[in-house]
Amino acid sequence: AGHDGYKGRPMAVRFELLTTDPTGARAGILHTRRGSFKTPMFMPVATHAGFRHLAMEEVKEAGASILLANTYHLMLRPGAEVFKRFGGIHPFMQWDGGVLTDSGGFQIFSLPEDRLITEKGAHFRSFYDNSRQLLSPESSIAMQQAINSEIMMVLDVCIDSRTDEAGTREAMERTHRWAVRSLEAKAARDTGQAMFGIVQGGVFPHLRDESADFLTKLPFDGFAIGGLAVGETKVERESMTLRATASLPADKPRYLMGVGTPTDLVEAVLRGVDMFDCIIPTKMAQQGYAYTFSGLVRISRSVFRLSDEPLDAECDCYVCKRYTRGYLQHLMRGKHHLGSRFLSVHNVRHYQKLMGRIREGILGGTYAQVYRELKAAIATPKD
Ligand code: PRF
Ligand code: ZN
Repeated sequence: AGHDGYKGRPMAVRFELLTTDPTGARAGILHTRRGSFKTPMFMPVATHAGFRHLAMEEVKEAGASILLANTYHLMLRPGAEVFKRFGGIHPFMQWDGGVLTDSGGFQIFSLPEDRLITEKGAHFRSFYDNSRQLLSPESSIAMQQAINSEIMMVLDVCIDSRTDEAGTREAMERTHRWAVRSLEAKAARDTGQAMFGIVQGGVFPHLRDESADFLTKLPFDGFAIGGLAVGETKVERESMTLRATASLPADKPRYLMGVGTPTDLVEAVLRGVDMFDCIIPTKMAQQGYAYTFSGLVRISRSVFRLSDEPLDAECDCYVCKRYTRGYLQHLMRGKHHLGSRFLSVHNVRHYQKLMGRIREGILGGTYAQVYRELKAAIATPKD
């Protein structure tokens, strides 16, 4: 890591920007203490320090080298004590790649009615044993330190994109005060982990500007764009993404949280985003959908019942090399877990290959063309 960090401290991550394509798309390398990751990158979501249907070996084989885990879920179960005992999430789940922890800001937003959010933090009851819990900027950082992720996220206030301007401003300003408290908590006990700030501001361009201006004055290692894919239109989402990246420094990574479909990724890269996470590839696998470079395949369609074609003839994952659409349909129709697992293996691999094609395009200076090709090929009715 470099030594140009805040007040002379070594930086926990270093972002090496390799190229900015004429379109504004960027390719780089994010150097962390557990490896260097090529950007634009996609992080599969291992919410509970694991995947429902995938072994860590399969995720690694698919080419994913950094995962996302959730502070909210892990603080409730198994709890900080377990992570301290095992020396962090890596030895615990047997993963030697990178881990980024989300702060819990997004989960607070979808908690049941009886939660209470104050300036101090979010008060709620555990889903498991009904015990009282507090998720504050300080407690989120303490938990992320116990998990020992490479990248921690500040606790933010994520709201529905359809909230009015006054409500959006209030949430944004609290997010800013919590960002300062998160940095103070980190400084009080510096573990060498990186920390990203989160730009909020809903669908209001001037609030997005204000949020980016506020946060970029603080010594964050990177910046996330939050509060999108939570109720706004696709046009609003894309315009807010661009609005935020336009105000972010070129030399720090930009991370669009919780996004998205292949089309969303291709669009966001065009707007200067470097990092993504989303449950879509694994969630859609559980629902019987496979992504390919010629569109989304719903494996349960009756036309595939007798198909002896591979799931995706262009794919190099072991599922596509061995199994037919007819067999995968049989597994999914029978609700056999193996079917979800096979589709998950494929979708996680597909997302990594998509990022590879995007990176190649950017590095070759031809992202405009790759963008058009991908968009035409992968467009789905849901876009
Ligand atoms: N904040 C946090 N995590 C998130 C989001 C956010 O706004 C989103 C919104 N798309 C996904 N995950 N902390
Ligand atoms: Zn495959």
